[in-house]
Amino acid sequence: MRGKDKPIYVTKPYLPPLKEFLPYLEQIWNSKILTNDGPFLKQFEKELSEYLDVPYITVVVNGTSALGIAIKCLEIDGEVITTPYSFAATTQALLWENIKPIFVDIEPDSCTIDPGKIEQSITKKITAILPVHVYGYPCKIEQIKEIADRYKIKTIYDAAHAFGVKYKGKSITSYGDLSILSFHATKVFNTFEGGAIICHDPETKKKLDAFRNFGYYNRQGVIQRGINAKMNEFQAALGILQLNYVDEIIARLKKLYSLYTDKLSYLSGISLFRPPIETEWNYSYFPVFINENIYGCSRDVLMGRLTDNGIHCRKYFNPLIPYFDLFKNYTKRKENLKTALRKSDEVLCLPMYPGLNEEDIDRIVSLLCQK
Ligand code: T4K
Repeated sequence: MRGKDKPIYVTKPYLPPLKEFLPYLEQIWNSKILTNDGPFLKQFEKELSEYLDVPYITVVVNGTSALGIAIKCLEIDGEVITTPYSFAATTQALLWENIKPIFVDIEPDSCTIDPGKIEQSITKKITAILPVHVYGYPCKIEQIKEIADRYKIKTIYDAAHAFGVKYKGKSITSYGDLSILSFHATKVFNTFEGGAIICHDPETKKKLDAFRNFGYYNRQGVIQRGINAKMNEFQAALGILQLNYVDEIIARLKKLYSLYTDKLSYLSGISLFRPPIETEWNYSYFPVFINENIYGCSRDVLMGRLTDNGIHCRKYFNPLIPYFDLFKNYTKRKENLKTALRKSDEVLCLPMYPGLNEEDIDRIVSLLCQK
C-alpha cells in the first residue's frame, strides 16, 4: 500500500531508456552543435510533421513562446476572444502582446469554449479567437470556423494538451489558422520543455522560423522582427526518440482511462469525462467533477484526503484565469462565466501518466470511495 512515504503525483514525465539517448548525446558532444537550427532540430521537424501528418511545423523552446509567436505572426492586436478555463499561459501570451482577453464561457460536457456564446462577444475590436482543446478535447471546430470566417477574424488553437489527437481523421493541429503544441515535461509527449506551431503554407513557415531566430532566415539575414525561441539540439534529440514511444504511451493512457472509468463510473456525485466523438483521443488527463451535494463532501475536502494519503492531484483549472488578481480591474468578468465557474469549483485532475499501475489506481479509487 502506498502512503505519504511513496507519493503519487498528478503526472510523471515519460523518458525513453537512457541507453537510447546516449548515442544522441555522443553525437552532440562530437559535433559541438548544441543549438541554432542544428541537424537534430531539422530531423525532428521532419519526423514530427510526418507523425502528425501536417506539412509545415516550426518547433520552439516551449508552448508559451509558440503562442506568442503565433500571435505575432498573424499580426493580432486589439481584443481576442478566449476561454477562462485554461492554464495561465493561454491568457499570458495575449497580455504579453498587449492584447485584451475577452473571456467567453465554456460548454459543460467538454469544458471547451462555447461557440454559441462567442458571437455575442464579437465587436469591431475583436481580431481573433484563441480557444483551447482542453484535456485534448476538440473544440467545436466547425462552428468556430464558421464564425471566424463570417467576421473575418483569425483562429489560433491552443492544442497544448492535444498531442496525437485526431479529429475526423486529421491531426487536431491541422485546424485553425495556426495551432500550437506544448512538449513540456508534464505533457503526453515531452522534449523536457518544448513547443511547436503548425501552419498551412511555406511562406508562413518561413516567417515562423524567422520569428524564433531573431528575425534571421537562413542566409538572407534579418528579414523581420524576431526573438530567441529556438529549440536546442538536446530537446530535438529527445523529441526524435520520443516519437518512437508516443503511440505506446497513448495506448497505456487509454488502458489506465478504462481502469479508472470501470471503477468510478458507478460512484454517485462524481462525473467523468467521456471520450469525444469522431476523435482519436490522447487520454492525457483524468479530470473528475465532484458534485458536493450528491458525493457528500466537497472537492477540496476530497483533495485534502488524497493529499494526506500521498496522492497529489491538481485543480486544473482553478482559479479561473479571470479570477487572478491581474484581472481585478476587468468588469463583468464573473456574470457570464457560470459554467466555467462551476466546472472550476468541481474539478480535480487525478494522477494520469504511463508509469501508473493498477495497484496505484486501486489505491486512488479506494480513497475516492471512502466518503
Ligand atoms: N497552454 C495550455 C493550455 C497549457 O496547459 C500550457 C501549459 C501552456 C499553454 C504552456 O505550455 P509550456 O510553455 O509550459 O510548454 C504544469 C506545466 O508547467 C504547464 O506546462 C502546463 N500547461 C500546466 C497545465 O501544468 P504545474 O504548475 O501544475 O506543474 P508542476 O511543476 O507542479 O508539475 C506537476 C507535477 O508533475 C508535479 O507534481 C510532479 C510532476 N513533474 C513535473 C515536472 C515539471 C515531474 O515529475 N517532473 C517535472 O519535471 O504546471
